[in-house]
Amino acid sequence: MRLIVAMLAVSLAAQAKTADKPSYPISNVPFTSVKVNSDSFWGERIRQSREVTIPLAFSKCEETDRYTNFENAAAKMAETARGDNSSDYRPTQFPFDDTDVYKTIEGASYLLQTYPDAGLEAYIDSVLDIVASAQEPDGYLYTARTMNPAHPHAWSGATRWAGEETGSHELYNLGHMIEGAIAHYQATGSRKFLDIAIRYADCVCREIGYGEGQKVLVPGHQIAEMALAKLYLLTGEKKYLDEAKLFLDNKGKTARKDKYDQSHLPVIEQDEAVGHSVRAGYMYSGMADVAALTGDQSYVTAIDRIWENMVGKKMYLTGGIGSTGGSEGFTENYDLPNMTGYCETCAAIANVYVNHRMFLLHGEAKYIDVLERALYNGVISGVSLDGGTFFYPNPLESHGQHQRQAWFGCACCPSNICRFIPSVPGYAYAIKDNRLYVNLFMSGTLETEIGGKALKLSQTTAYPQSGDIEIIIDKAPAKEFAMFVRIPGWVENRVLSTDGYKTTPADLYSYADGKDPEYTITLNGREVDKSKRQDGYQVIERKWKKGDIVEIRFDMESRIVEANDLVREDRGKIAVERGPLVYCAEWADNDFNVLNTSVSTAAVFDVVPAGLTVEGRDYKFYALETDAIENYTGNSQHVRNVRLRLIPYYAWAHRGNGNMVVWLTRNNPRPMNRMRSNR
Ligand code: FUB
Ligand code: ZN
Repeated sequence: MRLIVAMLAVSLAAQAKTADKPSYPISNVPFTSVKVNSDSFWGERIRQSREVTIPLAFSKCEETDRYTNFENAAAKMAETARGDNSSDYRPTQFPFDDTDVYKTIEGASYLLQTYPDAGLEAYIDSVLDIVASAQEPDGYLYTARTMNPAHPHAWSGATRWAGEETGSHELYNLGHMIEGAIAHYQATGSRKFLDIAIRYADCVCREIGYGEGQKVLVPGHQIAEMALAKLYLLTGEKKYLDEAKLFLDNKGKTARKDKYDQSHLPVIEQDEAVGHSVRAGYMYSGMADVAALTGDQSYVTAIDRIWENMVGKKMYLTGGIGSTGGSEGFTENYDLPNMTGYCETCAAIANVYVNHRMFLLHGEAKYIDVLERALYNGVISGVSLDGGTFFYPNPLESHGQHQRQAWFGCACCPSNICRFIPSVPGYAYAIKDNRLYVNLFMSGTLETEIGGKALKLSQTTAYPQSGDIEIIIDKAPAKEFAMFVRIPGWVENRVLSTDGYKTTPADLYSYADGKDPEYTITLNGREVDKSKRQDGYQVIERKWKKGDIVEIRFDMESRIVEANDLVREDRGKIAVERGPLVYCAEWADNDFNVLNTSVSTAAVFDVVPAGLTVEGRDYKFYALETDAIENYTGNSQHVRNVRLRLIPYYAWAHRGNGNMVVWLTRNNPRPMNRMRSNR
């Protein structure tokens, strides 16, 4: 299959109007080159995607009339062609319901790479027939209007694009369509979906712009920007990148000016993460794309500034972003409430997208540190261990009012989980010239090329439960190359990277337990030269040969984190981490009120094998246990010693309704000299 994709890529490139192959300074190693072992952490998650999440999503698309929307649009066009105008089709609840179909196809396409499945391919093909039938002759594909142009969806506006800046989501539909189509093309080699998406993209490029007869407007919900940049990378057609840049350049310059959708200012003047957090995350991803692909320094400067604000002042410990449900978005600096924290699953996914692009732009490990934090905490808490139920908000504290659900009317989060989880292997490695970046640790194989020559390696690890990783070279290119192994911030006493690199975001979180973990890396049994460090990576450069073994050992200490005092909600509190995992205390493990429990920064933790059984399957992890104090405040007030048990945050809410807390009360005061303030 890869051969077919390579041949098609050559023919696509031949059609391209630009001679040079566009790229980021650093190239991502695509999901097609990385296979994870089925018995690994991510192998298990991908299995669930295949067996549970994606079949569920397809069935929900059927059950909730997502496919009917396309059929009705096709029927309306056929009726109109016959001169029959009698039908009165009405779209389903949201004008972006079509995107759930695109997102599920995207996820299923990534899956096909690991699990070839003729039945699934045929099913997708049949869905694409329905999608294609709803496309208007000039490429426009938006069922919420086409099925009834006289009475489109209430948010759609009377005519094409009229409602785009305020809610039609016509361009949001385009963005998800392109993302799904590219994944489908890369996984299967079929152009079926890609051609549909290109026709819609061409329609948009023709109709929106500065030329005669064109409309000047910007997406009301971003994603088309990053999708068009991706389409440019695939096809080499510069008009797609130009359209993406036009959308971004025009933000804040059209009639629409609102922080909610980041149109309050031109993007290159923005310096703060504001508004709806999914819109924001997708826009910042698009800005990083434009910065990298055009080299426009004003974009680089702006996205660097926004990133520093978002990561340094507005991000939860879990990598979640967006602290209020009101606007589903960001609020003020350091305003990070726990119980009402919104942290939409889509926004955590968007945070991964932003940080991945920032890494590809700048090559620093601190971006992957944030990506990993979001990935193992704020993203995967959004789906149950068995893959069958979902969180929309992912708060850091609960009285038990939060439970995952099988689906939502507004299904953006489950369908984003569908497309995201199977794509995770695509974040593990990257290449620049003769450099291989090992960014994420997961058991599996990599088959790629470096300097035009084949490289194969395998990685074995129980990460994130263990910090031991083994990398074996299975096939090496003749020339030297440098392996850049990411040294996670958490093993170097940095919750978020605050020093050692080029930029210094504010010190939102820090470790408060005085511990000093270590790491060791050996090559064929001999310790590597630790002075060879660059941008947060250990560099191992040599002429590699088959059988070379790199063994990595990160101390996986249990760590206590404190937040900057400016975070009012976390003042006098601590949180617990181990490796990349944030922990939480839940009612089901503790026969006292975890919301009223305090822990010392000197607490000693036992690391205890544990797990949960969900839908008949066991999910293993380590629990942490420590001595703590319950401060009882009922009719009588008392304190009592208790043994507190914590589990990974991603595993919460599987055992019914009850209290959960990430930020526990700290029972020893913070020394005055450690009080920090805003820089
Ligand atoms: O508007 C499309 C999606 O629906 C947003 O990204 C989510 O926040 C939800 O509002
Ligand atoms: Zn969502």
